[in-house]
Amino acid sequence: MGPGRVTPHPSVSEPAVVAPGTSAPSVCLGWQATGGTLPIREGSLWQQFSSGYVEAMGLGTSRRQALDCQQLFLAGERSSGVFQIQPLGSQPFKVYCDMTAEGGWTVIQRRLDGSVDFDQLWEAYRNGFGDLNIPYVSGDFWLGLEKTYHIVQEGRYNLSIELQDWEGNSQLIQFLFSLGGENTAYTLSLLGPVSGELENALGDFRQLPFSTRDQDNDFKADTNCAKHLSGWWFSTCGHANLNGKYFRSIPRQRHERKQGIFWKTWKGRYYPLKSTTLKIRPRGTFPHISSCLAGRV
Ligand SMILES: [Ca+2]
Repeated sequence: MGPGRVTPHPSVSEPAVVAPGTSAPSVCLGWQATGGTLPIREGSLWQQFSSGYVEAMGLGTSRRQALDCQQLFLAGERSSGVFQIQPLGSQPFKVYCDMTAEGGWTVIQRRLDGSVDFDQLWEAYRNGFGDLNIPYVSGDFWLGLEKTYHIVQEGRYNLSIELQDWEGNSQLIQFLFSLGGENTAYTLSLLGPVSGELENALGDFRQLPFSTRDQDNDFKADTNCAKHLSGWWFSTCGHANLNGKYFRSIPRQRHERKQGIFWKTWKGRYYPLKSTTLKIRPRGTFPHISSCLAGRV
């Protein structure tokens, strides 16, 4: 069975924990040989994907791919950088992992220096664009809606939004979210209360489809916000746009500033922000286990 195929395992109903010194079944030896641990998250996921997970991780072949950056963190990785992951049902792809004290964040958007044009069409926003990693220098990028969608299918994820202005101030907003597939126009749904110091600027809506200049899914009937701004989860045009035009200094003209990166409830509609990061991490994790399936396979 190839990576990514999922077959529910009939005999596994809960996460298995292996006592120190317990010998693991032979199917697990490939995993043990890597010296790694097997991170497990939501219990329901374990039930659903246990067997497929093992296959996806390539046990017995010394080949394994993490499902996201949090799994790499749980497996002991502590350095931020570019890693290859493979969510279930997806081809492997590279992501930038922001390893923090609290865990491994998978970065889905980053604006640092204006090195990448974010005025892109639907296909580009679906597939991703930009520089995940110029060697030794990290640039601007959009991971891609389809890749993000595949990652967040595996559990309950927090979205963390970090903003910086030009005076050295930063702000943070976090909330539990889900992302629909392309058939929903990658609708972003807020699933819980918004935390952080920053008021929500997505508007009063709990669900927002994504729009680009060639796909108008916003809630403003007479116009396409993305045609004048960029691809984003627009409700009406004025709440937030973190994919806007990058300005290295604040333009004097209001109509220019309007096109910039903004978050209305922090610095206002006409303040182009200096940098932004969007990153995701599963909300809950089971303690990772130190061996394989302990007789359950
Ligand atoms: Ca519209």
